Amino acid sequence: MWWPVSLASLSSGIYEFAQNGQIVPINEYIDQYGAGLQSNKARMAPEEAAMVDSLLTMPDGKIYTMPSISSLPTDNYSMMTWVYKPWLEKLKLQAPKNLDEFYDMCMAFKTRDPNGNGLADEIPISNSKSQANRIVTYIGNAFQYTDWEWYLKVSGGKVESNANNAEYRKTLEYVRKLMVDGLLDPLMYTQSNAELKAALAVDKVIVGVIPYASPSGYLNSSQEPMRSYDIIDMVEGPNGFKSTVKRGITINHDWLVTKKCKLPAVAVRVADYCFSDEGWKYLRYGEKGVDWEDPTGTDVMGQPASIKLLKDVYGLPSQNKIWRNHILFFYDIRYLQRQNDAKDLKEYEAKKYIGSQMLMKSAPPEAVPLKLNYPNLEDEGTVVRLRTELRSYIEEMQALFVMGDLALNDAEWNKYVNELNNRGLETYVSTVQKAYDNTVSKK
Ligand SMILES: [Ca+2]
Repeated sequence: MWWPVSLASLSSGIYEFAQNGQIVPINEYIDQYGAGLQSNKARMAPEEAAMVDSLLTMPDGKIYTMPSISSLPTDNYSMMTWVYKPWLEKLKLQAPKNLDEFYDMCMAFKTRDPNGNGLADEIPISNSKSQANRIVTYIGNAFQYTDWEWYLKVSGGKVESNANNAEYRKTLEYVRKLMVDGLLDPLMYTQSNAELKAALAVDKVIVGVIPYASPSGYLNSSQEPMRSYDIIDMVEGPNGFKSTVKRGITINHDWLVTKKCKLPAVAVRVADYCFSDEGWKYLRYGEKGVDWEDPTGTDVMGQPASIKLLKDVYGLPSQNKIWRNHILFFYDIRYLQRQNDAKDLKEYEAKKYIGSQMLMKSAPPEAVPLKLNYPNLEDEGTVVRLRTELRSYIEEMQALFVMGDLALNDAEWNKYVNELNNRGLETYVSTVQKAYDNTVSKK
């Protein structure tokens, strides 16, 4: 039996199955049949390929899973903030370069009727509950490196919290002002993706700014108005500082073979087919000659294209042919290098590709990557537990401060910082530090 894993894919969880004998090692099958996996690893940077091996290898020296991997720049640099470009043009505004210009742009969206219906119905910035943290991340990066995965930054090799200091308090004050001045949608902290999608499904465009990498969940990416939203750059803070989120490569345990499997070698070959060039194109894009063909031109950046799509692979209804990321995947730059003969700069993935190249320039020299090489599985457990608990507390408090349910005064702020400490912030930071050192030293 071949089993797709969706247990948050922790190494400790996988190893428990292995120790109980419920899953079988697959090293020798990978060695013998893993040509697809190896060919992709060969295209990775050596330190990234080493991370794949190290993450997959369990304390007993064996491998039990096949991974899904993304080294896409659009996943790595994903603090993308979309602005409705026709409003900028109509109001004769440039994309903002600093916090003041960002504020002024939002105020112009609110007060100058950019959708032209005579009503003050514009919502300068909106989002749904699951991405409500992104406006804080976007603004925070004008004060210090700010992320939403770890709430940690690195300076000179030292890991620190970025959610307990003066910079974070200034970030919250700025975002609170956006809320007080009616520039931020108060529904942001309660509405679901579906509710936001419904709110946006009106004749007139009403939202100017969406701080989230993948608004295709709310707006059809192949149609207007999404075609006219553009990614803006990070903005500078009062001291000229500017940063952006850098997540690094993502590697997840994805498929494993249970002890009931009668043909483990065949199971591994099926998995490896997903990684092969042929398998990737077939499972991701469909049939050659019908859904796609070999490229003859360049992508939107003028680089040789990897594929020419004949069919829009987005927004497809449920079907059983193009599997997208429901199979093992190995996303890398190839995914973005689609032939774009018309140099269609409104094409969704083209915009994300170009946006990631722009954001990359603000990336910090050091950041805690999404995937860490833990020195042992106990540390992984500690970090995952504390990260979940602390992130949940930080974001709960974030909402209360931004909504004004808690005042941003010294008393409330100190209570918040003390509570972070009570909840294990110090252990969290020191355990991540160990894993970070272990990861960086293995590069
Ligand atoms: Ca209006």
